[in-house]
Amino acid sequence: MFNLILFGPPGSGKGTQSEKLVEKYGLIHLSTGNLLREEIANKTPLGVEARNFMDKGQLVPDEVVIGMIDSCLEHHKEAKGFLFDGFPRTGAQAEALDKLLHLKKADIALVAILDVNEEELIKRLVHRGKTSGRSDDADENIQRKRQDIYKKETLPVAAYYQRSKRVAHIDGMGEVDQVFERLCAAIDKKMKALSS
Ligand code: B4P
Repeated sequence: MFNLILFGPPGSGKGTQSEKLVEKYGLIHLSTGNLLREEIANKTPLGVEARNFMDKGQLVPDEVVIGMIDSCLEHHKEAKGFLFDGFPRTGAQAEALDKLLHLKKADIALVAILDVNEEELIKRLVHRGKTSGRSDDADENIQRKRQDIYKKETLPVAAYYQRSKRVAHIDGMGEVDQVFERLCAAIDKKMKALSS
């Protein structure tokens, strides 16, 4: 199994790059953001709860997100690998993921962190907000708050993986295809190292 975490601040291009990566490497795409937005669209009780947090730019409670990932892993028992997009975002989520993968005798092979400067992030999110209809895109103050929450709650998760030397920093500035090439180079290098 090759399991990849795509990590980075809101607007760094995780969703954009994930679509291309799952196609190239045949991984199952698990985006907690997409899963939550599906629950909201279907007006499920989970979606109603999640919306309260997402509209304010806050993180959805850990137990909700971890439960969703657990059931997705169960649904894809034969997967050759997963791409975790936007998960884990807290220390508790990272520990839960380790436990869930341990049960499958699997591990995280690589944590790819997309580095993008804050002004570019806000610019992209403002632009996305013009067409996305996403309530968390609508307001620049909420976008800045999401960047602050990333620094406070999510960035420390990178240090958790840094200790086991599974982290690759990827320059996320530039054209989508350029960023994709950089990501593929890091993934191919890791795959080669694991197979030798
Ligand atoms: P997510 O759905 O994960 O999305 P995101 O962080 O906003 O954006 P992403 O990095 O995927 O950027 P994208 O490719 O769209 O999170 C949404 C919310 O869900 C969170 O705030 C939280 O409330 C909740 N949530 C999700 N997971 C959670 C968890 N694990 N725990 C708790 N809560 C959770 O790119 C952004 C824009 O830039 C797009 O318009 C794109 O077209 C453009 N773009 C991408 N690459 C570009 C490039 N190279 N150049 C120019 N533009 C580019």
